[in-house]
Amino acid sequence: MATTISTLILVLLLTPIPLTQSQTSPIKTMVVLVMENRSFDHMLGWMKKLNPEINGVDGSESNQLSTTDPNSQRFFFSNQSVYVDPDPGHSFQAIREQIFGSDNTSADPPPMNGFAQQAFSMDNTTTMSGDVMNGFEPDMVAVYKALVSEFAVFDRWFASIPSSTQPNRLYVHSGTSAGATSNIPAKLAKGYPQRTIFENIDDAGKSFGIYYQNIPATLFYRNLRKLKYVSKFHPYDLSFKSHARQGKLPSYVVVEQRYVDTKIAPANDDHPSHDVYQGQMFVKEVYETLRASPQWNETLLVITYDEHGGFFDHVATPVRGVPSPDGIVGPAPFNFQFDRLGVRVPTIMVSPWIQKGTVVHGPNGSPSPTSEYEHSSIPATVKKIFNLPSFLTKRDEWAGTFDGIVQTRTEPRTDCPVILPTPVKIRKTGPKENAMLSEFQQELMQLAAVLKGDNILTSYPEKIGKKLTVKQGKEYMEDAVKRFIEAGLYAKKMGVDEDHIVQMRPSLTTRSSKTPYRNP
Ligand SMILES: *[C@@H]1O[C@H](CO)[C@@H](O)[C@H](O)[C@@H]1NC(C)=O
Ligand SMILES: *[C@@H]1O[C@H](CO)[C@@H](O)[C@H](O)[C@H]1NC(C)=O
Ligand SMILES: *[C@@H]1O[C@H](CO)[C@@H](O)[C@H](O)[C@H]1NC(C)=O
Ligand SMILES: *[C@@H]1O[C@H](CO)[C@@H](O)[C@H](O)[C@H]1NC(C)=O
Ligand SMILES: *[C@@H]1O[C@H](CO)[C@@H](O)[C@H](O)[C@H]1NC(C)=O
Repeated sequence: MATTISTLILVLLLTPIPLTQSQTSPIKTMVVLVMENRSFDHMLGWMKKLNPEINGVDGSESNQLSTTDPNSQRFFFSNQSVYVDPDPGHSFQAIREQIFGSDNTSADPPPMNGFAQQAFSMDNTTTMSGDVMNGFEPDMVAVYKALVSEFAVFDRWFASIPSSTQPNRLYVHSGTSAGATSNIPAKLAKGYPQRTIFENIDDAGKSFGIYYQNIPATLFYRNLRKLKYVSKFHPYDLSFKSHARQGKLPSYVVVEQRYVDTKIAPANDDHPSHDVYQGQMFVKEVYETLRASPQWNETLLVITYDEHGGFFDHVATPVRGVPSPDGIVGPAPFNFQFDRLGVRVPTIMVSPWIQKGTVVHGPNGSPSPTSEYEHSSIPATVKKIFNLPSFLTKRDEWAGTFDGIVQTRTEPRTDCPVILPTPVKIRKTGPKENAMLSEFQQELMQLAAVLKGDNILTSYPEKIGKKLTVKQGKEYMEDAVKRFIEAGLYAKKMGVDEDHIVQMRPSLTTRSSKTPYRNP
């Protein structure tokens, strides 16, 4: 029965109904939640057991420890994922090896055979090779199990670039990483210069809001540090539920996770070694909040993952017909042309306008024959739904749009669950809050230092970021954001030009300053 329903829905999706001027989308609020570092097969591959329409796994998929030695140990994809620590490789070079099995990138389609080998190069005990060749049983990720059966799963959505977190996160709201192929702390701290979907939304008279926890990673876009956008940042704990309850969520909502793992507030971004249970609890909370909102009937929630985090996925990464967003070539030695995508990642969409049990494969040759779903599909769809005048780059112009999934019904469903299941706790130990900050957290510290003005000090950023524990880092980041927003609101009151980037004097020298704002 489930199969019949999903097949029927698939047929409907094969003929996407384009939005015309007269046919407006029922969606007035799009909510975007980007989780961290997990592949599709790792999180959702085993859901194929529940719905064979899903392009997942059955355990016949495998990788050998060596792509050149046919006698090396073979790892079949298994269902034993629990808690993963440490973190598998996901740099540009590591991902090239995972996808192509070597540094020869000419295979099309690529064999996806180097995951176990690449993990072995990081940990020669083979433990990590086993970890990357594993996925979660649906019951271990009960919140996703419920959402996949109730709403839509996309089984052909790729990371925008075969590289690490920040370049991929940059694509989500701007359709480019402006040439970045890795996480470059100094550039992230200075802020990436490209135009974002936030500005297009604002210019069109629509609203946006970013609900952050420790620190908003969206501030890696330099333009979002402008005075006029300071009031768009809201502390998640204080504002998300109340705005939703009052029906005051803006048109475009970004919800950011806790990236820092402490005992009082464990990280919930799913990034290894953080507990997937916390990520599940967070998704559950966001869903239940939206479900209870008077805005529910006009809401679309998009949950995706920035990149695959080094975990195996069996679907060949597209390597042809992918346009460079802006013609910028990546740095030496790779000189990457931004002409192939990253590994497939989990994407789930939720709305009362989505038919139960929907499985979306690709965009079926629209808008171009080679188009795929990837992170730039988000700004591309926002443009369509909100009728914005222009694309951001060549990439969002090419990416598939998903406005069609809310066009198959004449009215919203009334049978959507109010409460989702409570997931099982996976990690047996607690957060290591006295550990030193991870590389990603150090990048956030550099951002925090810029927001706070401490980057001007010669002692920063190298020293503080590397010397602090997770707990101290969290305090520093949260203080930085608080000061940044206060300084911005103060400058606004003083009538400073709205287009100025908010900057401050070093906090270490102006702790009691009444005028923290430094006019640039
Ligand atoms: C996944 O994890 C690695 C290792 O911590 C980071 O360097 C990458 O940036 C990526 N994302 C995040 C947030 O960590
Ligand atoms: C993994 O799959 C096997 C074979 O389908 C099954 O017997 C086993 O119960 C599954 N493991 C878990 C943890 O569910
Ligand atoms: C790279 O791989 C292709 C096949 O995918 C092969 O034809 C070619 O010889 C390889 N190049 C090198 C330098 O090994
Ligand atoms: C694993 O790495 C250690 C340390 O680099 C080395 O001493 C050991 O010989 C390696 N073992 C194997 C099986 O390659
Ligand atoms: C959503 O729409 C359904 C069907 O029209 C209606 O029964 C329900 O009351 C609406 N809910 C809200 C929160 O407006």
